[in-house]
Amino acid sequence: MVDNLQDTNGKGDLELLHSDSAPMTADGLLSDITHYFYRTLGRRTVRTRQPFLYQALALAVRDRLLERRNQTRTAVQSGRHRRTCYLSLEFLMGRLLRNSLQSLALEDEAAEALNALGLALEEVSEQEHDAGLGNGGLGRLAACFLDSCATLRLPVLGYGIRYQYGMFRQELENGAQREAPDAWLREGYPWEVQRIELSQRIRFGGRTVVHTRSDGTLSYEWVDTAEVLAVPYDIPVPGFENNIVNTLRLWSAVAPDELDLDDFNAGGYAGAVAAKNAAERITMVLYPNATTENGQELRLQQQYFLASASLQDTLRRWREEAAADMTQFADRHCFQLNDTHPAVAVAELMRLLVDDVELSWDQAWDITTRTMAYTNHTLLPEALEQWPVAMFGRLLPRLLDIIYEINRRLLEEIEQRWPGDEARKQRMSLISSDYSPMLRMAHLAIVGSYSVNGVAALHSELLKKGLFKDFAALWPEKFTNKTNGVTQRRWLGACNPALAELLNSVIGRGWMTDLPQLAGLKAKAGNPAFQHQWMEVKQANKRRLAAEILRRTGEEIDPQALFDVQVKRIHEYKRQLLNLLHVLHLYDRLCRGDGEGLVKRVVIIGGKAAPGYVMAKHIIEAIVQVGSVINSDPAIDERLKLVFFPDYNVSAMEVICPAADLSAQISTAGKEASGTGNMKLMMNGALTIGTLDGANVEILEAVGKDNFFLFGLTVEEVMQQRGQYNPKAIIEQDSDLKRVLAMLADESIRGDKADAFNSVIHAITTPGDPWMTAADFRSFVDAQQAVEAAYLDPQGWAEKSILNCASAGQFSADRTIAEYNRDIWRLEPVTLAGEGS
Ligand code: 26Q
Repeated sequence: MVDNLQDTNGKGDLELLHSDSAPMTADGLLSDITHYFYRTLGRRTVRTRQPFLYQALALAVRDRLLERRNQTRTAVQSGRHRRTCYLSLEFLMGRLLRNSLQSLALEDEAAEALNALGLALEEVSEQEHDAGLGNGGLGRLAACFLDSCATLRLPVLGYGIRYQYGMFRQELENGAQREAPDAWLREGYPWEVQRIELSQRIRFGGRTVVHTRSDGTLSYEWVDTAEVLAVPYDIPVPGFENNIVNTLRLWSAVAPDELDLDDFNAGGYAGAVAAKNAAERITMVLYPNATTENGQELRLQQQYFLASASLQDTLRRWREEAAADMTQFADRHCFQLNDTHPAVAVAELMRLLVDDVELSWDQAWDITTRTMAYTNHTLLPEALEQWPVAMFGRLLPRLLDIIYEINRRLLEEIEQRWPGDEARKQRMSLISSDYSPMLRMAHLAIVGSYSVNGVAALHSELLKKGLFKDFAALWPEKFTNKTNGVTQRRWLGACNPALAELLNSVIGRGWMTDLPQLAGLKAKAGNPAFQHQWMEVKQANKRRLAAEILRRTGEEIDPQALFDVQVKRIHEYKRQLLNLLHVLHLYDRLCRGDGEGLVKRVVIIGGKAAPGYVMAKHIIEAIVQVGSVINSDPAIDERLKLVFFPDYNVSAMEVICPAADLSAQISTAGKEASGTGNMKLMMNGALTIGTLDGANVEILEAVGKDNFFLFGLTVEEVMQQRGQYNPKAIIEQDSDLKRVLAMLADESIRGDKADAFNSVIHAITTPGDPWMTAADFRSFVDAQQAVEAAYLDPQGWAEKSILNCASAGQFSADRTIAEYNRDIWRLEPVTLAGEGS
């Protein structure tokens, strides 16, 4: 057999030697686990709470994934499938063990195998460190999308960065956030496979040299560059029970091996080797989003590094599969840009096609604008990415040439359509000319893409009417909406097994791949026996969350209380402050003896503040401080608690969302592009208290106003008030709000946190507060009053809770991805060998 190996032709020669597939049984898993534990990992004794048994199991599961990934690749290649590359600076994958076992339908087998070793699967799963390569919504959306793409059998390849340090860990020190590094790779990461043979060279700096070819055309050479190697690591992405396994390919920066020792004469050999650090810095750390982080050169290096490595990898594969025939390339590829973060890919693809493949500009532009598609995730003008032209030109001179040429042609097109409209040209130009010229990445993304989408109906409308109005006038056909969704397999099936079980018993398990089937619950919503079962599950989940909160904070909370949850990044527009004002108002009522009939309530707030976002950090301090006052006040008899949940992340949400009664989605109207936490909470039976913002609008529509607590200004009202908003007058007229503001200034509440509380007071009272917190106070308090009334009727509440879950069908990422595929990607589902077509 081994002698014959050289004779086997073509690909997959070793697959012939390895034709027997890994067994999908408890016994088979157990023997692999022990093999990896004793042999590969070299460990002898099985102890609980050690990472090695988890790693052994992960390696055993990975074998089964890689086998299927190879089969998927073969099918994609032989089927000559069109592919989508999802380019994202963030993939917030969380833990993968449970998800992989679920996809392979191996959970029972794994539990049985571990039982034989005296361990519980739950305990072993807990050993896995979250892959936290993202900030929040945008990064987790990318992870949910990969899950849905594989489940829908679509050939989609995720491309991202393998940061050494992901999202920082949040610690509280004296009630304030402290960032600790997230060393997620420290113990090794069993899900990844390094593919060093697919490394790519990425260049920075230098200058452009123009040559004249013999036929008189010009060619461009990018010279005197510094080089960095991009080394890929592949993570398998399984579909749900369909044997499809796609790939997430993450790039890591490594200095090239060839060292020019002359360059480092000062330090000699050791110094030269040490200088490798400069290259490897590029993928060292994920940037925590903050406008203050905007414009950092290292961030631009990350963006270009991802774009260039991923595009070169795609062209390499195309050369292998289609020789050098570029005529079919655009028909067979799509690049989906997750916000503007990878938008430099537009210019990089032009560079590769013009300089390396030697296509004409028009041919290259045709390919680029037939393959690029852009998703926008924010309406906040200050969050739009811009790069100083000077910095961009220093780092990527050849790309700047190309962008100038794209811009020249854009301005020409505008001139054709609106002759003489200079103001419009200025507004639409890729380069702003305010004080120092800046490169507008959103404009580059729009011009270079055939599709531009927002992430909720309202958001997409506002893009067309506001931010991107001029572009929508020029190319109306480019703009569409793709309302976000989440994967129900993680956000219901895996994180809420008790509810999943109950659903299965009533409507079957079809909802796992067809979420609208949840509507089958509606018939049962009024059934008292079912309501009872439903609330029993909720109660058990609340006990689990209470235990987790006790473990993290030392605070004891009553699982009988109403769990009022707001978890998301800390940002002024999300208005954790409005929540805090309401908590203070309830506390005020309890203190002054006006708490008759008030529902016992635990308000849970969790989220990270960007390290440079001073106001967000003050908000955390204020929440923790108010919490410590309320939670330790014997006078209110534990009828109200405020808990700050530390280090909120994907795994935390998996414990939180099954336990929530109330989901707070209270952003200023027009500011939250979509929200996705709102969907996870709804799916798990939480009722929403929310503004008409982002996907809340669609949630309200789906569940009906009787099952949703609506409050606050509308987008139109927010816009009307702009420029004349005067919070002081509002406070003056509202005695409750006035008292709450007095409490914020009170020594007995602010303790030694004067700075934080002064910022909070200032934020709320400042004329022209862009978030209009005071304006929405009264209607928020009224809506919370309606929550109280509803909660006092346990059956009525149970019915609303069931109806929320039952109405969540459209918020599956499966629906979202089906829409991306129908309108943008147009991929054929993959059929594996032996499945028939
Ligand atoms: C920008 C410049 C420099 C460094 C970092 C960044 C940066 C990083 C991450 C800017 C923004 C982000 C993340 C944005 C984000 O998560 N947006 C959210 O996307 C969700 C998915 O579409 C929406 O549901 C949320 O409404 C939106 O806020």
